[in-house]
Amino acid sequence: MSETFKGKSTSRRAFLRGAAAAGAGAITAGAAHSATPDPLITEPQPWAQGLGEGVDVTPYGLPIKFESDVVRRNVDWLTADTISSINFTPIHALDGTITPQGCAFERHHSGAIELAKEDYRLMINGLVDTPLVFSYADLERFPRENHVYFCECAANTGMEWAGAQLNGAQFTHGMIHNMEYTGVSLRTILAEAGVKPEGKWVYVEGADASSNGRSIPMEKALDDVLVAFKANGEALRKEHGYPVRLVVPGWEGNMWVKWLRRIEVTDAAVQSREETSKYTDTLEDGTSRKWTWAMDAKSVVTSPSPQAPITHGQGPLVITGLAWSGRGAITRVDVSKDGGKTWETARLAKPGERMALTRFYLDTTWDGNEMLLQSRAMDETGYVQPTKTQLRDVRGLNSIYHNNCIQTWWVKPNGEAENVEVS
Ligand SMILES: Nc1nc2c(c(=O)[nH]1)N[C@H]1C(S)=C(S)[C@@H](COP(=O)(O)O)O[C@H]1N2
Ligand SMILES: [Mo]
Repeated sequence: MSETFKGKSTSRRAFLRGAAAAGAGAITAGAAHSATPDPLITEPQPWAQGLGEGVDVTPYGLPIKFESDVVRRNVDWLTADTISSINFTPIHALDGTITPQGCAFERHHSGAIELAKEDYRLMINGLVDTPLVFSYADLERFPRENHVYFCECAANTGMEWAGAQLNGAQFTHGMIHNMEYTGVSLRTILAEAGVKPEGKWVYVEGADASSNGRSIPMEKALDDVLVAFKANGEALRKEHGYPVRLVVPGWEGNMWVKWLRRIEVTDAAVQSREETSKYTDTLEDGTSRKWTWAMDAKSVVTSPSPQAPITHGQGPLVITGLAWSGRGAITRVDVSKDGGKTWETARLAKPGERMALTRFYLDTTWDGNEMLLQSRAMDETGYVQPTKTQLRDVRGLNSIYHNNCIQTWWVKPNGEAENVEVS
């Protein structure tokens, strides 16, 4: 049940600067507003000649059929089966920052379980004054908080270390979602049980077969961790931990225990098999770095991108993407059209919020020439997202986790985009 993915292939789209400069500028501008009569304007349309669907046809609404391709997708060869597996958020097709639960990526070690609220119990034990067990109804009686946070799997972008590999932002960067959580602060629950002075860690586990046990230092547990039961206003979906999950802002997804069953206060980190592998990244010199919990600042252009090509030809173009940092708020995002030679500062749709996705836009004009599109995030600590070369110099090629390097999309004169690397 480790999070190791099947073999990475070597670079297959290594792209050298300037190698494909020929043939640029082939696109002719299509007029945005045509003067020729348009039947959609001049003729009565079927949807205006009859009646639409009444209320109650769909008591719980789903996206209209025309959007049926905006779904989570799996990459078959990544994992051996779909039980201990992962799928990806269609970030190339979303806008704004909130991820609808229905298309938010899932990562399970032993499948998504069905646990009713009536059967739900949360136990808190270990180095506490009073071990306690809460029902779901008990949790609802504590003061609640609302916060928007991103959850990123440590393996997000993990297949891209050795070379440009998966052709789409959904697959390279889609192990992330961003929701508004409602829940009780873990601090409140720990205070109810009374943490003994020797209590330095909490060991948290889920009710599923894998249990996904993880240790979290007490400092974080008392800071901003949430015991959450709602996401985007409604109950958590089964696949996201119904009825209760842990929310560990800014830290890697594997600590966000779903179907939260037990919190044990301990004096040291519990070294489970999972933790030894999960909390470790192999470095260039063969040594490892351990306990890399916070997700470093990262960004990606979601459109245009391989799954979201430019279809309208040259002229006005909205370049957009997402930026985030596990260490605080995003303060600035720059966009390059020439593989990092020159940069323009993008517009943030809203000021960056701590440990939440930030949407950026570059409202520009496309001349129809090829672009090597990149985005580069900066956070409130002053950290700047590294290039792939900079990251490899430190971490080598054998890593899987915590790949936060700058992504490049090669946008061709026909508007199609491809995952490439610049050297
Ligand atoms: N109980 C339990 N919690 C879990 C897991 C799991 O398999 N079981 N997977 C973890 C991992 S590795 C990640 S990345 C996140 C993913 O959360 P999501 O499925 O809501 O996207 O849940 C974490 N919490
Ligand atoms: Mo994960």
